[in-house]
Amino acid sequence: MKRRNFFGGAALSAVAIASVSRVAMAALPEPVLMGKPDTAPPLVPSTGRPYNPVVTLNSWTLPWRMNQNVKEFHLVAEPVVREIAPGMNATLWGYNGQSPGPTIEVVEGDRVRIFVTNKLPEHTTIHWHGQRLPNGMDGVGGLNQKQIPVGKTFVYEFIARRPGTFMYHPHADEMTQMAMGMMGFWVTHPKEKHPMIQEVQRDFCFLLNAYDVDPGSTTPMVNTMLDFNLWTWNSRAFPGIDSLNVRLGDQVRIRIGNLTMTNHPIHLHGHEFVVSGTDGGPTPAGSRWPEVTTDIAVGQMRQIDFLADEEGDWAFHCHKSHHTMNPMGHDVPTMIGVDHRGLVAKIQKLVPDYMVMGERGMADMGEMQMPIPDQTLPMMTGTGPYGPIEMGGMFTMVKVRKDQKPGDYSDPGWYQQPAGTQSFEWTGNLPEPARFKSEMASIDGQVPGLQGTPVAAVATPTTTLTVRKPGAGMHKGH
Ligand SMILES: [Cu+2]
Repeated sequence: MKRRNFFGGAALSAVAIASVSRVAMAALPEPVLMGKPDTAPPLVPSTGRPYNPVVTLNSWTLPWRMNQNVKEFHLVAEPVVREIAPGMNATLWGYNGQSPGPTIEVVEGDRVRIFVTNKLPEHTTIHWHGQRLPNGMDGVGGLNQKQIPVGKTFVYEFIARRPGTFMYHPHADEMTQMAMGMMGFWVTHPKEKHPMIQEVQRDFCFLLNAYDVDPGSTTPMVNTMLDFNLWTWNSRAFPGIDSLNVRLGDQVRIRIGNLTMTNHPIHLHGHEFVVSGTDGGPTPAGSRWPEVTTDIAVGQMRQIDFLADEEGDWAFHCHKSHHTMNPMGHDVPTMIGVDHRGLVAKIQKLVPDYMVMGERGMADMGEMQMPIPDQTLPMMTGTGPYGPIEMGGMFTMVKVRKDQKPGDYSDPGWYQQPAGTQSFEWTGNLPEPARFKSEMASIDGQVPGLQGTPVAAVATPTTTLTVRKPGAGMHKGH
């Protein structure tokens, strides 16, 4: 097949399909399927330009074949069963056996040919979010191309023109297909040293996604607009999300794409990072500043870089606290401070499984063994070396170890805090409160005439602030 077949102008997709079905169908790259939700080791390139491959959290990189200097990939859009966390499988749509689909990794300047076979019950397309490409390859069904009918294979072909981090997803019945999990990552490595892309020892990527799966069922509700109940990274919820394991002193990059319907402030403990890239490309050095949280808006990618120079198990999570929980009812009244004594025993005579939620906060939820429906995750879960972690959803850890081998991404287990470096229970006598004297000392000599006056007396406001509320009619006319 000659390249010009693919760039023949208006009849582009028709030509591509005809060519493929008549000539090349028999010679399509064998589709590679993945049966596990594990974090696959980096796929070190055996053909083409070398690069330092990424590791996709609880996912994998799609192998390619080199066909006369074209990297050929084969994506199969199909229904899949995805383990969200041990104990819960969801019926999703995805690519090549999993949701999200495999990461596609190429090098700036590569000519890429992607065969997309549609095994879904409805038509689809793929849009290559963020890429520079011919308009007819942009994948918006009805606008740039005909939809890919059920059972057919279409071809996308373009040159990966700029290095960066991109995403792919359908642009056909988009709300349904993305709510069902159809999405994937794309990384284009620079072809040579790039002034704005630093070399790193560890390079991770994952997508933020969300589902609305009723407790006890397996298929997401696709008409949900905002009220999702499963907040996931690469269609996994904690404790199903693998840790990001690095070696002390590694320069680390994490690429995070948001294909949910809300923003996620992603927060790393123990280190500062810079946002080194967006979907638009690497950020100039002058635009970078240290952060410990970066907000990732809908449809955005943020690439963060940091030096892993503190050993330990560092929490890494979305800072919206309801996104680090698994499904729960939000219509439960707050019961903190309500005394249930005596009530539970009475109710348990009638309903043996009855448990009180939230009388002393919600922490009991991390421990209790309340019966839950099959195919449902506990709301707050995951057990660490010191007990329940009380997290679900968008939570994992960055594990930094000095004895982690270069290139080894395996989980080193829990961190052992050196003696004397961990918070501990105070068991001695409580010392005399030093507060009064020290606070007096800070006042003495500073405020004339106040020596010896208790702080509380100084701080007592003598003026009452009066707020004039707008009365009826005051907001008319603006
Ligand atoms: Cu979030």
